[in-house]
Amino acid sequence: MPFPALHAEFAPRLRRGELHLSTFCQLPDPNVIEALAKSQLDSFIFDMQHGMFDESAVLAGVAAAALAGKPALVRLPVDAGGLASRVLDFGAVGVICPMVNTAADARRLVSYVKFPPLGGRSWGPRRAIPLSGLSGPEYLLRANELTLAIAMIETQQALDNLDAILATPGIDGVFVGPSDLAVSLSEGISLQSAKVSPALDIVAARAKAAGKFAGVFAINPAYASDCSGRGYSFIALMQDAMFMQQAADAAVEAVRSGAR
Ligand code: 3PY
Ligand code: MG
Repeated sequence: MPFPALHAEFAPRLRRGELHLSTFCQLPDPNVIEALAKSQLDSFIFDMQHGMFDESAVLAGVAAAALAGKPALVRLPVDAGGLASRVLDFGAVGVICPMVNTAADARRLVSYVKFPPLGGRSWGPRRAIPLSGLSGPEYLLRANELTLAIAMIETQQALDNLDAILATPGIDGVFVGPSDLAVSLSEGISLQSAKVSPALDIVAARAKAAGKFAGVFAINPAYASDCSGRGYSFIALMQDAMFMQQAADAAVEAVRSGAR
């Protein structure tokens, strides 16, 4: 499918709840993305929060993904403000915003991602227009529908405010960060907490009730399958460096075990 059609199909597919397998890219080299783009992954999330992606890497990464006909999203740093509009102008199809803890945080995210009347995104989609295959006027009319504002739920405070975050006009979906959620729910003691599992069910159920999609980071395929069974349709399956390391380990282990 040519890229413009994929761009136009990305958000509707997520809204329909189709299983979508993305991954976090933390290594800011377009060659890595070109290599990964040959896999069956549906899209890429360039990580400006914990990964090494800066604006130049996002610019190059969006092009590398588009070359393979795949859309790219960006996870923003905390409190990134106008950077959200900027990466959408670069051609990202959505942003994932960490630590959205209140309805006010959600409204701030929407203000940067959506054009009026939902938000206050400033006009200038330099590269988004050609990548979307739309004319400027068409892009203005359709951008709020085609570009996604995704709020990360990763604290007790976000769980407490979940319904208000989900009810915020312009928030398209939520995305659970299981590690930060465990840190918050264990009050800073652990990266894992028994409280995360029931919280995952609550987020999936409330998102469904609000008519929005639920996403999650999955540290491995088993976790992804489990979350898919709980109603998560947008899954960031592992990270680029994890794929490389695990494939290398599997290959080395296969040779060593054969030599034993
Ligand atoms: C988390 O688990 O906190 C995340 O942000 C996943 O990327
Ligand atoms: Mg996190």
